[in-house]
Amino acid sequence: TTPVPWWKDAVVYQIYPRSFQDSNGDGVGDLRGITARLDYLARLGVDIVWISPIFASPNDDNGYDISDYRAIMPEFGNMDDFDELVREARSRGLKIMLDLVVNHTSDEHPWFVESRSGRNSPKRDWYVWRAPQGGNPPNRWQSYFSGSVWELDEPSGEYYLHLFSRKQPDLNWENPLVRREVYDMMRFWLDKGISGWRMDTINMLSKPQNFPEGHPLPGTDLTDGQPHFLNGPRIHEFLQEMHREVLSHYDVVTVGETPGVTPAEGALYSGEDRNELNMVFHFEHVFIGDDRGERGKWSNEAWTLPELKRIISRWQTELHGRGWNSLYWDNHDQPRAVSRFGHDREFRVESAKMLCTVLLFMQGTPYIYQGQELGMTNVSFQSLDHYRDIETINASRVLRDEHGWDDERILAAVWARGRDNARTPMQWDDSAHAGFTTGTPWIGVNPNFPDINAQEAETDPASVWHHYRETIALRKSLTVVRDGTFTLLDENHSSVFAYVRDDGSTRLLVAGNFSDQPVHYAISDEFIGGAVLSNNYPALDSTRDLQLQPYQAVVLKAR
Ligand code: TEU
Ligand code: CA
Repeated sequence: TTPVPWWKDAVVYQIYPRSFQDSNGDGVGDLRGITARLDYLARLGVDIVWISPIFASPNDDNGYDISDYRAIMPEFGNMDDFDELVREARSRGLKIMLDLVVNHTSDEHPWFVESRSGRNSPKRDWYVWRAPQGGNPPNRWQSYFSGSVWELDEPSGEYYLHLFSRKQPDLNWENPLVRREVYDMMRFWLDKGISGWRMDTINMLSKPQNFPEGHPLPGTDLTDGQPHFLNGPRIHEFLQEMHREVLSHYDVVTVGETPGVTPAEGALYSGEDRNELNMVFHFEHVFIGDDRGERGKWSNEAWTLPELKRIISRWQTELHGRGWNSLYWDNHDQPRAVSRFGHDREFRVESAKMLCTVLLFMQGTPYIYQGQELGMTNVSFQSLDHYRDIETINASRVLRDEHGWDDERILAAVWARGRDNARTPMQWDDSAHAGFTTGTPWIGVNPNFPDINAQEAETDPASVWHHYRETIALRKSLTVVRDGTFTLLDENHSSVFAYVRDDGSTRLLVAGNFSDQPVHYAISDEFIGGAVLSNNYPALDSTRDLQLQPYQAVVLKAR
């Protein structure tokens, strides 16, 4: 049999560099700040550090709008700082994964400046330009950041495409010169010693060239009917070319960010014999219920545990042996899972640990987002002026001006689902600004930092942090977690998420109580009296059916 690739045993930690650690007092996180915190990551036991974009950018979308793919963003430092980060990471056994954002660039990238200079510009065809249709944009597609995806360039009278902000023009992947330049850039960073690429919106690269009607529902990865720019006609051709030209020549792990994929499509992107990517992020669990909302995620429709379990179980079973899952609750685009799926008041610690257990014993590569290991929570800034995220700023204006929402209703939606929930500074200790900066932070620090911070967490053996450290180590010691099958139990149980992992010699029962009430949960005889491998409460009587306390999560090994 072929050897197991190293990334199937790995755990990834995601850093949002702007909010991780500031080292020079300008209130913005930077590369030297990350280097200063590598020992902390090594103690946690993670293997790969995914750093959100660090390249030159005007920061319209905090680095997801790149103006020079081969330069470090000045606020983050310089190339020497990057080279030192790679060296220091390697000396601790940590691998670096960078963020590949090539569906679009910044409108300040020289390529776009040249492309926009005139219809006959040699770079015109590096982006997507279309003539008006009867004085209107070419179609009704809506941007993820509100408004049309088409921006009129007055001098040339043509529109350019931007699925995201108008400062993020889409590259034209139909143009082989664009693809070749992207592949060269990927090699440049791989040759500098990185070991992974997270690929931003990678299933949006191929658009049907007739740009048919149909558009995403803002804030979700769902579209009205045909998802036209998601999983487009040439997407697998492009990714197989990228694999042939670049990825197959390096020992590199890849994860595609693919809104709007089903498990079947996930297998097409991540199947080993597909020669495309190693795994993808889907969004069906984090956008649960949003297709029922008039305003996408801002409607914040209720979710049920049975629905969440069905989504997660489908991905586990349909990719088993056909592809590979990423496992995540949190990232820089989502509210904090302990607030959305856990209970961030009296059961914050228990529910954060429960979410850890339920996630890390599934099959796939786990991604832990900065602060998730501390049980960091959502934030409720008291005014929209305190928010920085372009998605929130644009959506607030549309909700107010086009849908008549008042500030109170808008704030409630932003508190629940805004991306800045995940972008408040990492909470290191109880000193000013949580130890994130000695200056004025670019965004407010969550006021609960005196109680929730890394220094406190590492000294408290009962902290969320130690539960993550122990669970990471435990999952690595059990090959059944990497290789075993996944079987969901009691799909319709309204408060317990329970599943069995089985590799033919070891069987594990994982059970998490997603409620603030004690629950009696019947288990099969094979687990009665089985070893308790993990428990987020001090005790468990496993000699009988389980009495799960609020947000209790346990792992039992069959006798
Ligand atoms: O996100 C892609 C994406 O689908 C986002 O629209 C996200 O799902 C949505 O904002 C949640 O409401 C990637 C990056 O992760 C995100 O930070 C960038 O803003 C976006 O692409 C554009 O590069
Ligand atoms: Ca700084």
